[in-house]
Amino acid sequence: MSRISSARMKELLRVYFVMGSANCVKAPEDTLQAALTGGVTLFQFREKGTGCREGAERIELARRLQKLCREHNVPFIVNDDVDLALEIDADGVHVGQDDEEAGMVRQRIGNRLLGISAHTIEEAVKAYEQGADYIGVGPIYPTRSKDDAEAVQGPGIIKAMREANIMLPIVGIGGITAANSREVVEAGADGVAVISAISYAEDVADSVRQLHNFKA
Ligand code: TZP
Ligand code: MG
Repeated sequence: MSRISSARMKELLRVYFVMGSANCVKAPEDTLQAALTGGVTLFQFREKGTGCREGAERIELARRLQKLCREHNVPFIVNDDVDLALEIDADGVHVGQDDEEAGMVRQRIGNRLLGISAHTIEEAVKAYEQGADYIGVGPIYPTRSKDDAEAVQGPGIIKAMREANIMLPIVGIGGITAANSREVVEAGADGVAVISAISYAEDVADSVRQLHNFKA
């Protein structure tokens, strides 16, 4: 398999669900199943925070969630952990600026999907050079889902990246809901990455459907 095309990557970013067991009210499997039914286009396994699974339990959970994604033809991305991604043959990896050096990650994962978090135009340019298939930009709005999040930037950072000719697929993240997703996309993002507006929704599938509404 060759590297993903930019056009296909942009489609996959449309409603990107990011989740670990710490983000779920019900069993993570049930939450993901409902989100897949609602139509998420990409999934990231982000097993972090209080009470998160470790060791064999973590790997088993990853495999169960990966199986659900496969049944819905939705690519399965692993946050931070290249070893886990390779062990379970995940579809890709997402790394932040403080994780394993992204150029090295690209070498290790071959043509699998590579997402890199970028907070500035400089980081976006570097992510391109390191071989990113997409960049995650945020937090766009205040979030309670990431303790060490950088400063809130608003959709303006995405607009600034597009004005600086950053052509990479971009997904906005941080505090995004159905009520504000349109402005993120209007700023130049190809989609929205969401934890709590999906995982804590009373009706998970419906929350995903509503998040799709940023485009007519
Ligand atoms: N990176 C930047 S903000 C964030 C991550 C992982 C958390 C997003 O979660 P939520 O609940 O959608 O604000
Ligand atoms: Mg990270």
